[in-house]
Amino acid sequence: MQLIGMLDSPYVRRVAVSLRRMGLPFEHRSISVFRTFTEFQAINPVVKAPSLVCDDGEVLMDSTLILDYAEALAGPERSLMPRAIGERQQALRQIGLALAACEKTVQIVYEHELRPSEKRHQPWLDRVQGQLAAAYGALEAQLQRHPRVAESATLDQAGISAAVAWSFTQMILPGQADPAAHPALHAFTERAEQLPEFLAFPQK
Ligand SMILES: N[C@@H](CCC(=O)N[C@@H](CS)C(=O)NCC(=O)O)C(=O)O
Repeated sequence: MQLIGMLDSPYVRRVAVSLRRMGLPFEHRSISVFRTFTEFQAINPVVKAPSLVCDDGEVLMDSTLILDYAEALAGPERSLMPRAIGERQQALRQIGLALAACEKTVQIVYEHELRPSEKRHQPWLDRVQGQLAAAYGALEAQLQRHPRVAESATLDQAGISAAVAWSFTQMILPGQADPAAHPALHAFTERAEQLPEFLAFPQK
């Protein structure tokens, strides 16, 4: 399998860390949807990162769908999702919040970097920034309610997605989400970033 996309994309990174954690062998190819558009287009004409080229040549896209495929490949013993319904519900909520935070961060970045400044629409930016703050506020509240420590043995999809999202926002929009206001999420991420699965796929 080949995972296509840059590790500065949180979607690519959550897949890379998850595949490593599940013990699924893959080759990572750092191809950019912007700087190497044509090369990416030759692999996936839709130009979405991450893309996964499966062993039979089929190309999948969207991190959650790629992870669904990976879960099926890995089987229940190596699954990163809890089976019990209550824990599953909480994991899905945490992943949803993390993905919303990634999406809102990306929207802010695209608004600043891709849209000409004279066309920037402040009410839209305000709305997206509010949504980003809400997502991280809820993620912090969840981690406060259910404290967790990042360890390889218990690292699951919810933990990977939350840590990848927080690191991404801190890297690309410094000052946008205050670590002091999110102590549980920040501490969890700091520790996760020291795990071999994360160190193997640095976002920078
Ligand atoms: N929901 C998708 C989001 C993926 C996404 O938006 N990736 C960005 C890179 S961070 C991308 O492909 N951008 C190029 C584009 O959308 O044209 C996922 O989970 O994979």
